[in-house]
Amino acid sequence: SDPRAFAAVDLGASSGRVIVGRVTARSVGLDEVHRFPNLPVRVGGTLHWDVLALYRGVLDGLRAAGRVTSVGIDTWAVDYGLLAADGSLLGNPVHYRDARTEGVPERIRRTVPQAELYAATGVQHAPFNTLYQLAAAQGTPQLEAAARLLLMPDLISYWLTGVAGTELTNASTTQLLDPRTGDWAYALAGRLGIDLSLFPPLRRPGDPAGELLPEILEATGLEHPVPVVTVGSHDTASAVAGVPADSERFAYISCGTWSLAGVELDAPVRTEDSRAANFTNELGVDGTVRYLRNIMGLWLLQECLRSWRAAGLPHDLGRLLVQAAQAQPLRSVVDAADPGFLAPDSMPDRIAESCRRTEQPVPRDQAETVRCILDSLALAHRAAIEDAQRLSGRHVDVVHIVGGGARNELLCQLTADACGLPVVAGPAEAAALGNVLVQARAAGVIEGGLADIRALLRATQPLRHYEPAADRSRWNKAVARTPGAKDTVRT
Ligand code: LFR
Repeated sequence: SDPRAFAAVDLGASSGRVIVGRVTARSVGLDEVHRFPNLPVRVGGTLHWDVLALYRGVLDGLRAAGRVTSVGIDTWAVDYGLLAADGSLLGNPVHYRDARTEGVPERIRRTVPQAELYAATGVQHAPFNTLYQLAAAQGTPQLEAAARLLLMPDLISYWLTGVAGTELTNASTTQLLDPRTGDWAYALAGRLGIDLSLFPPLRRPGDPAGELLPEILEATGLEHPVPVVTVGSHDTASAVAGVPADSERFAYISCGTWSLAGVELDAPVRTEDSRAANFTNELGVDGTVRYLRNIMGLWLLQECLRSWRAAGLPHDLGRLLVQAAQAQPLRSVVDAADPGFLAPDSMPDRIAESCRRTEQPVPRDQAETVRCILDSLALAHRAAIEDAQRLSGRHVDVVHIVGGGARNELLCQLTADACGLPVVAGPAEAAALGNVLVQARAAGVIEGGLADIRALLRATQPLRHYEPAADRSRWNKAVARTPGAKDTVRT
């Protein structure tokens, strides 16, 4: 039968995409119809998302997409827009890398100790969790005036359809949801004075999310009706749905601006050890739990490239990667899960400083800096995957790398070597595929569960295999040089 077309809107920290997936029961092909930069703006000392520019990119992309069966939207997690009672947006959404939550987690902990927060939500300690952002915003005119809070994908969806909802996988990153019940953590929110009635009703991947409004149909030239379907609206949820695993014994690394590394479980792990290791229990598609750790990911590299470009230095990633492959392995490593790398700017200096602080040689040139980053990411991937297995009891035979990082051959090989496990790399567009296939299932084009979605991906997507080097001793020794990378909660 003829393929049906589905539009995936996938907004990432560095760019937004509208991708059309063409799906039959046996095939899936992607076509990127529009890509646009995501350029945050600092204004009045606060780092914002340029949400209207993103929205324009979405509209341009839908126009380029042409006739589709439905639309699904995923973006990064935790951030939100506030709406007044008349539906208008109250200010620009704030970027999760903004410093407004500085000192807030400490303040919150005086009311609700960290152990209780973790028991209630299963969410890692990260300064950008929605809980801390809302606590930081308490008493501001915007929050006072707000009638509604919409997480980023739900905000885009609301503008397209006029229908407000809160998608569950993304809601699970707020640190306000109980992952066991899939419902809000009412008692916790009450203790902290956070008004959960700001969130519109929860909805799950596969649920209808409205239809494109007449004005959107006109603006995009689409013919009505075009439903918007709820997908795993947290990009990492869609990406993990898009992991082409063939059994339960797999680890994944959703590798882009962040590396999200862990395992897929049926139930959350909320032990004290898990908390201390800073693992999070985010909800996935079809009632799964994404048990994972946030690692700084390719952000470290992207920020170095940005600094080098601004300084007039070479910044061609392809060439730098070739040079990095020839650089001395494991000369120096940093803790790639250290929140000290969260904020933008002067990344090469911060990496040098971290090497100095840990009494390792400072990278002498750009190639050594790139090598330091990739070695450090591989080590952090290994730590996360080992910890995930130990803490959850789920053991793995293979590591799947999906997302843009799957294209980075050196990083994939180093990760295989560090982990001592085979790596299967691809698809790079796992988030868009997860988004498209959840829509295709809702439309009845494909059937079954995640295992069936993954079988379709294995049968249709080009994947690369990396075998680990026989000798892991170099990596074993290097672990001791990133003391922060294991078993510690860093604030
Ligand atoms: C990746 C991601 C991560 C989340 C971070 C901030 O794009 O969604 O999963 O921790 O962005 O929202």
